[in-house]
Amino acid sequence: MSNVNEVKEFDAVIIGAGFAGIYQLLKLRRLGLNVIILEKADQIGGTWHWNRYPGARCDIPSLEYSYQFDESLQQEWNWTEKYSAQPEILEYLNHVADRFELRDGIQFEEEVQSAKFNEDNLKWNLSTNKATYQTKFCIFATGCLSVPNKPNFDGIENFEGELLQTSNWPHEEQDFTGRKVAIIGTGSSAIQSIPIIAEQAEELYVFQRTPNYSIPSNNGPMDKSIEKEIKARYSEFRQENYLNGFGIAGISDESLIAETELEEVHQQLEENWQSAGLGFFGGYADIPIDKDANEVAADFVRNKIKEIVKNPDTASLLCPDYHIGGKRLCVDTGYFETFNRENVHLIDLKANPIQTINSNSIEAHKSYEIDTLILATGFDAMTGALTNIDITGRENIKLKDQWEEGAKSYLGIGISNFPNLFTITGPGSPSVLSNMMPSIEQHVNWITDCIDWMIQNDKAVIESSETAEEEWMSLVNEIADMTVFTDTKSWYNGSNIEEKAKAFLPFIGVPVYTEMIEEVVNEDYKGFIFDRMN
Ligand code: N01
Repeated sequence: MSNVNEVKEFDAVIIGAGFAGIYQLLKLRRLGLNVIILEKADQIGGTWHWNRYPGARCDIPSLEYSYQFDESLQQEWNWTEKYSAQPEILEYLNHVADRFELRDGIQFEEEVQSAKFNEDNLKWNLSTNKATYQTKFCIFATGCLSVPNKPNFDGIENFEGELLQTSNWPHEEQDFTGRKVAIIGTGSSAIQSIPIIAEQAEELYVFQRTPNYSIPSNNGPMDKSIEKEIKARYSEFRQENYLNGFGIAGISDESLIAETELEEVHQQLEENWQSAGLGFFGGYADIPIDKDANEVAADFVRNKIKEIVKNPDTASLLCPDYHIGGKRLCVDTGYFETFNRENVHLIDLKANPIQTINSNSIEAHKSYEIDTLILATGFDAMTGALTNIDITGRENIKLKDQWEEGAKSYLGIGISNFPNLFTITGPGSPSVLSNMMPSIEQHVNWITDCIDWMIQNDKAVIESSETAEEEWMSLVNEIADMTVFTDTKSWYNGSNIEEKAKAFLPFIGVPVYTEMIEEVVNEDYKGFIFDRMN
């Protein structure tokens, strides 16, 4: 029988068994380290475990939204669709865990509650709901969109119907047949689920605070000729993608709307609307940076919405008035078309805010009787998973306090005052403004090489210098200020959560980022301090 007071000792503890944690486990094991993953859920998957709402699927083609670290894996795995659905993505991750014999390195249903750096023995002490751990390295693979935002709607505790949240969806299949359903929120999760729920529900009330731009996915069965072509040169294809602005194939055309005849622009935008999905945003190089060019693309999409949605008042409410891409662009299957159904009703929350929620209704400008309420209200993005754990670094500094005015990190990997703590796709890295999969692999490879280098060079402790961190975040903001991302309220800058510091966190530009993190390594980890003397 194990002793409950026993402190379990590891070289490295990884928090989270999603795509990042699983690969990090493999890499550190290959380095010969004694490693464990602590995972809150009862199975692997991270984002893809929790977000199992109807219609959940990736919106980056699966041939890219997949691991590249093992040639046989990427050759042998066959995706059934262009954009795979959540169950298939989870099946893939389970396959990887089995193929590389990783399951015995994961402790399930263990939620990390605190992590404290001990300056005497230079180790981290972690407490979970079940046990305590001591480790030299602490790696947070906790994801960028993993802590649900649950707004405190007046009276929600009185609701007696079925209350669901897209980001924590039940495992059992939900049948909405004959039900009156309300959904609050119109971000990517809602945009994917609404068309499917609308087909079943008797009535569907969509409560929208801000409309979103969405591009048709044109999803379908995997095109075998494209698959063959990519697989014939898979590693080359992956390397090329690191040279594209958002790390995604075909998303960075160099032509400018500003220098192109409007008729030609419209023809090209039409082609991109039909086939590019998220790539619509990078279809011209000036859409992300030039407000006038952005307006041409935005207006194109608004016109599409007005063409698709038959009721002009509904169409008008569905048209966003901010820069396209300012909020995360969505990709859909039949979203706008759904508003032509008689059982689907759009409620504008700006004009008609929710007053209260009763046992069986939502009260706004009128009463909406409902059986089911779905919250599709997003996440405490990019920092929530870290600030929700009690993390204490040197001199008893709490991460939550250090980040009170806004998160700061060096490269999105290291944080000053928090030695030997690494974040995978942390704030200050391309993360959510890139294809998460190659960005995860890039960070895991970087962190593994860094730990290996420390072992080879007899270094015990690494931490970011405050100067490097300050300069890095200034650069993140300087780049962002050159784009359309900063003047729209979005979860990229914390505006979706009232009490959160407003700071723009993703690094924009995968190729520049890649060059810079490689340069840091080539210059013996410049900006980091090793074995700091107090
Ligand atoms: O969350 P969101 P999400 N009262 O934050 C509204 C990724 N993802 O889960 O815009 C009323 O986008 C809020 O309104 P507003 C993707 O990166 C990817 O949909 O703040 N409404 C908004 O409409 C995505 O961007 C996929 O005014 C409130 C909605 O809730 C990210 O996850 C699929 C409210 C939240 O939208 C998050 O998407 C799904 C309130 N108090 C998600 N609070 C793929 O395709 C919030 N809202 C891979």
